[in-house]
Amino acid sequence: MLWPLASKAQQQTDTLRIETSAICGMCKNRLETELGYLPGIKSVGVDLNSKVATVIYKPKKLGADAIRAKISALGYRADSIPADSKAFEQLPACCQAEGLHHP
Ligand SMILES: [Cu+2]
Repeated sequence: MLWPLASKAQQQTDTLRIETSAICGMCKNRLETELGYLPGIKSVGVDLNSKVATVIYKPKKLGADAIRAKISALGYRADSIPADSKAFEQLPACCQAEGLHHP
């Protein structure tokens, strides 16, 4: 009876809530679209009021650190991980309003 257990484990998902520096609809679209390309991501939703990205993913395929690293590489802060400065500078001006160095 190992196979049913194994296949169930492969489909197991975790939910991760990451505080980001997303501020507008373009930020939201960018994060949701780009994170959605990562293998192992099931769904991404960014709430602009709380700036929290809720990511449902398969932990066997993708680690939480990799998700935060991707957010940083897109130019956004991910919890305590600062935005990649080069990616941040390439964002439209309106998306840079929070500043690179969040207090
Ligand atoms: Cu924006």
